[in-house]
Amino acid sequence: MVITMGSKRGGSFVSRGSEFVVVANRLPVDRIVGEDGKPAWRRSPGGLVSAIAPVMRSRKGTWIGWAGAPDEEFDPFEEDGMSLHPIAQSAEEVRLYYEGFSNATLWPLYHDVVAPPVYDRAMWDAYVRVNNRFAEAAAEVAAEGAMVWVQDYQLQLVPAMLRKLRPDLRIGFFLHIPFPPLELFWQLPWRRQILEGLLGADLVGFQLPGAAANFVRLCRRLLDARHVKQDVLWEGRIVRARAFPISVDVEELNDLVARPDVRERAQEIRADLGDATVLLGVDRLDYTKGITQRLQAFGELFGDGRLSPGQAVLVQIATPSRERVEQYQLLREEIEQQVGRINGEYGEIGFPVVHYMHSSYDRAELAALYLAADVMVVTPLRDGMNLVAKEYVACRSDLRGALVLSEFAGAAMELRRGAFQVNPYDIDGLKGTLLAALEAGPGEQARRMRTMRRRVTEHDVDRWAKTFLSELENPARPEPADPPPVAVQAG
Ligand code: ADQ
Repeated sequence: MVITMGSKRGGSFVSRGSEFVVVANRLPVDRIVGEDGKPAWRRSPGGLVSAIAPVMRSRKGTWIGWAGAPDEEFDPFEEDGMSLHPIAQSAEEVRLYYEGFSNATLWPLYHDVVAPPVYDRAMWDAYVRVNNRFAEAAAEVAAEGAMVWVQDYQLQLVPAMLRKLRPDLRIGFFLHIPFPPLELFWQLPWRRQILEGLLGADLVGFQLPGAAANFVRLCRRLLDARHVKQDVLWEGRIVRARAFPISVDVEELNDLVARPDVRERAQEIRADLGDATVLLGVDRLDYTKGITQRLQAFGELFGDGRLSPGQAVLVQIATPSRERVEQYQLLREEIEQQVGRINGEYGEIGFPVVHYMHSSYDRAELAALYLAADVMVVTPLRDGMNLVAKEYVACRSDLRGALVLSEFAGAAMELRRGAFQVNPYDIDGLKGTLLAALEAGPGEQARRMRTMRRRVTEHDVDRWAKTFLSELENPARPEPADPPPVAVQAG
């Protein structure tokens, strides 16, 4: 879907009366060059967009977000029944708010400090400024009593800022990444402001119940807030903290893997890799994803003589990500050196041990890769959910393949029984688990896959969005406190 861009901000398309507003760092469209050579927009792939698009259409929705181009301003425009409201950001703001506070402070802090977070006051100031801009835009477009759904860690101050401007709105917030325990969150110099920002919402959603519990505990310890179970009492309101594990668009993936061209492509990939058993990793190139641990374990299996070249091969796809943040540049160098070392040491002519691709693929190519893989390897050191694990399961209607899954991925809560679970810090354990997954026979694969598919197909992304929104729509009812324990008669 391609739409020609608006020229200059004139406000002509601003929809002031949206019953439903999504506020996210990015708009659900990417800027491309259209067939006529002119700049245009194309809808971004991804579950979040397809889950929310139907709600947007049925409720006259507006999506507020950054267009991805620094120092550029765009008019609001329409796409596919959605009103899109671009927010401008200067190059300096992108550096301080997005690359800085969002991705060099919050991202590592919320992922178990697997990299050291940067605490920088200029970054914080930019975070406040940009959050305020998003809040003002939402206040401008939302109809009286509208529902506003704020997404993710880049915008944690928006709920309180928006409530101040528009107390009539129902405000929901969903955090896509983990929410850290008190012992880590306490480091943040602006911890109180972030918590108060989130408490502006009526409903704060997390991936897992443990994250919601971390949030409630922090509200009590840091702000002295009273709570009944997961309902926090704040400024005369009830703020509900709940878990809503996100999922994938199962229907889209089912349609993709049923396409003859996708099946042919999967066979082609397999043929190109010879007779080797195929392991696959698909990640954004990020230090939370445990790519170096995965490579180390896989390489050592060849060093130990437990695998030989031509017998197994790892295809590692790493999507370029946050390339201007220093830690990401260093990680890329480290991974590329590691791949070179492993192939140099263990590969043979015609039989490399690792195929490494630093690029992005379309959904059909990804589906073909999932179909071609005997073992999917998902080994994050910490991950809010991890959609790749669920996408793999959703694609394997043939009940073949095995999933190696880190205990530190949110997805492990739902896929525990079918996956080969692993602690990615334990390299020997990881090696053993990779071998166990490689050796699983068709019967074991089918049994495990069936269990995982039941969960993923019943809990798809559509259900996730509907569950969140219906909880947000319903007025808060305090959770009943536990009944007093029943006295047991001695007897
Ligand atoms: P991410 O950290 O980006 O998401 P993930 O959940 O795995 O991680 O989602 C990645 C998405 O990008 C998947 O849909 C995947 O198919 C796609 N992708 C990965 N590599 C690709 C490539 N080379 N080409 C094209 N597409 C590629 C954050 C949190 C997660 C949480 C999600 C959703 O960090 O924990 O699951 O949000 O809430």
